[in-house]
Amino acid sequence: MSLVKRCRRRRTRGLPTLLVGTLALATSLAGGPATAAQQGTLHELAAAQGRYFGSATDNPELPDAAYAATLGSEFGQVTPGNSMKWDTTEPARGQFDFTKGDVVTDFARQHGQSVRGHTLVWHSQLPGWVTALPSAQIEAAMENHITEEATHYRGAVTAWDVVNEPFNEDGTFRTSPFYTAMGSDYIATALRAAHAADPDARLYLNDYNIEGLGAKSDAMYALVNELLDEGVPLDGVGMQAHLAVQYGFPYEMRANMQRFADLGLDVAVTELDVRVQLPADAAEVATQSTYYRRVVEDCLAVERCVGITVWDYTDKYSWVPGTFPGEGAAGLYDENLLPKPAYDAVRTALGGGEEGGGPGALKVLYRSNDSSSADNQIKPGLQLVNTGGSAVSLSSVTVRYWFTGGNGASTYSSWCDWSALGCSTVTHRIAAMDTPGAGADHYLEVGFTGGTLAPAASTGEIQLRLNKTDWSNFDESDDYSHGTGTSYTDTGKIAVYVGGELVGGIEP
Ligand code: G2I
Repeated sequence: MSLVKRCRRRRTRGLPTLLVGTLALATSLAGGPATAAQQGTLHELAAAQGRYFGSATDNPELPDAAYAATLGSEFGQVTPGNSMKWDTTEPARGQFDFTKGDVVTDFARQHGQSVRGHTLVWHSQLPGWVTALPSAQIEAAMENHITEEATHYRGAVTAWDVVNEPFNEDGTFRTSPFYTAMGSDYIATALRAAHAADPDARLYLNDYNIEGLGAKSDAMYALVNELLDEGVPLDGVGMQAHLAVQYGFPYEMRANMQRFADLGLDVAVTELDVRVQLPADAAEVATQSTYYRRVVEDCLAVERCVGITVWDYTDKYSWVPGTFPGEGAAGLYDENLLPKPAYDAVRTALGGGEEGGGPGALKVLYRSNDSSSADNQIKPGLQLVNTGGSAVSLSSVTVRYWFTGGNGASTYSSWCDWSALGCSTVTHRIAAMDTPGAGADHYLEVGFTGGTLAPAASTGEIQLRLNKTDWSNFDESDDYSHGTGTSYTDTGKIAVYVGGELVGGIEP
């Protein structure tokens, strides 16, 4: 493609693109400047970088007041998860019902948020009458649907996923009533109809597994090149980003975003979530945070990446467990609407740091409950204190106490003798270190099955005990974490982790 052609494209649909990467665009996408309530929120931080930060939502969850409060304050953009789809908006031919979609646009207006319309043409969630229609009538039905819906939402929706998920994994076109009737031309036809109905909306093609370089994103790249060459109104490519820790991070996501941007297109991350296999362990939680952080970093590195939408922000209303049994915990907030380590990772990547110490600020107080450091048991007493300004979800927290096993058996038992929280909430195990350090070849790892720790709160005492299975003696005197103090103090030699990331204490 020649440079001349690229310049022409930019001029044709060029004006708004001059603002991309500036606060002005984020402000216009968000429907206005961030409100006072949004100071320091994810959207506020994103807006300072010329981006928006949004969430999917929909009618079933909006009556949940606590949910709606965070949705309305933390996020500057919303996408209805279902209520603008064809089966909801035109359940019978020519009979349009925008009631549910209007609930979402009303909420957005009240909270100064922009709305991404999702979606005009998709093979899924189609009403029966569309699939039953003779091929010869599909084009007219599609044009009418797009015209009615995009006209209804004119002014309320700033961007449309005009066509959703047009490709198979191998990059061939997905079969749908539209593809069967019109071949791949249905995509250009749909974009033209949407542009005619709402010339101000930013028009996107949206798909999953096109975040990284690969056959599917190559197919999208070839398609958008063709559409731009033909002068079809197209403004951007939406990358859904339904990620999973077990499948790895999308290959070269940043470079892939950049090649679309280089065509003069906007790029948006439209449906981000990162699912894990349940129950989530500390390593998965840490990887999940890393993936969220990398998506934010990649978007910020690409000037034409206009914003990020998560699908939806809390595990309480995530689509994942219903579709992938045994998987979940994919969101930024847990089922109790508390921010998870991934939330902190996103904040930090957006340049926000952890306010007031943030949810990751914890310290461990220790005393020895053992009168002898040469007998057959080690008895640490621990208390965990939240020194930050936000509540901490205890299921993401682990604590490590290091010791040496010495002679005798190398298998261990551990016990919770007493805990102010109840020992049933406390988990414990002994693990061998891959690389032993001074005074340490094993550690006792303590965790929690659930619960939250409010700012400034303590777990209260947790009395732990461990022994070798042959009950041979220890020599604790040189153990890394061992102390002889009888009152609780922060020795710094017991470490605490949130989501697998070290937040307090020093490792051996
Ligand atoms: O599947 C995740 C997303 C993938 N990209 C396109 C998105 O449109 C899609 O969203 C999901 C919604 O989040 C789900 O909520 O699309 C699903 C359907 O493909 C939605 O699930 C459906 C359930 O399957 C139905 O049983 C349910 O009646 O939601 C409907 C409304 O709650």
